[in-house]
Amino acid sequence: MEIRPQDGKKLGVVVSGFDTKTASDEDVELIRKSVYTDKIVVLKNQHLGPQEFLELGCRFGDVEKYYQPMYQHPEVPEIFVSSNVVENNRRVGVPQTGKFWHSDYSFMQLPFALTFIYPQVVPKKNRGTYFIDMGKAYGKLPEDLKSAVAGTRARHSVRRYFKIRPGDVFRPLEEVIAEIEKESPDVFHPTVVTHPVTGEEILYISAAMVQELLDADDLPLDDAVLQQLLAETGQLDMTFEHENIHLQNFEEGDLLIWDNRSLVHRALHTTQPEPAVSFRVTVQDGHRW
Ligand code: 7UC
Ligand code: FE
Repeated sequence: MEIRPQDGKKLGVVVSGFDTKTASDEDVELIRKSVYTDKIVVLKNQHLGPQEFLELGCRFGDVEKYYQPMYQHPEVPEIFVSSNVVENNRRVGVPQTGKFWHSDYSFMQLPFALTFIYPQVVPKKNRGTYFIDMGKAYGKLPEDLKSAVAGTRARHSVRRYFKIRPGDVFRPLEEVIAEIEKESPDVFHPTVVTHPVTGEEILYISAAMVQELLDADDLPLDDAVLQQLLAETGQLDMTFEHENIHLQNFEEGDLLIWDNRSLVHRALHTTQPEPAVSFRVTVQDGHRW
């Protein structure tokens, strides 16, 4: 097994020669360490079936399945399927997932520690995912913004990006919204979290999920503060040229693991009429902030 930095990239390492069937526990620990320090690990030349992909995830912690069945793989429900493929009028998974800046499950009490993405059908155009390291981005904030958010909390909600399910057709929107509020009520996370493994301070906010910031007395901060934080960190740059933004491309056989506490990401979906399928496994690592 060899671990080396990604050529010409601000983030991430590339691992060659890793095979989950023969890898030692020490190999797995080396990779885990690297996920925390380098934030993105790309395992090259992976050839795994759905069950084997799940088993790889299990070596890193407790796999947690996505709460909505619509996203689950029909044989391995722990796998979240992002797919634009329709065969014989049957769809597996959900198209156009994660096309907005977010951290996986930030709208839940215990967001995932690690995300594993294993592209299955890679389109020729617009393949990849944008990332921003929100630990680094926090470090670069002007001091006045850092003090403006000290001791504050952020309210996270899935509402803006909850996808209407096939069974929701003809339901009153108000009723669907009430169901979302009941099933996945808003949660609060510190605006700046301390990474439980690395000790790094991370600005844990995303453009998609954070609705507002609240001070220590639960009073809302001026929305301009949130907007300024999102702008400073690069999350409002629709040209994606902000210096904080890293584009992670992938080729067939790549399997990405990332530190979901440190990074926000945004999927880049193909707009061509090309098939694109990606599997995801998400893991808890036993730590919390
Ligand atoms: O369809 C989607 O983009 C799913 C999104 C709302 N949540 C993914 C996650 O893991 O947080
Ligand atoms: Fe995501």
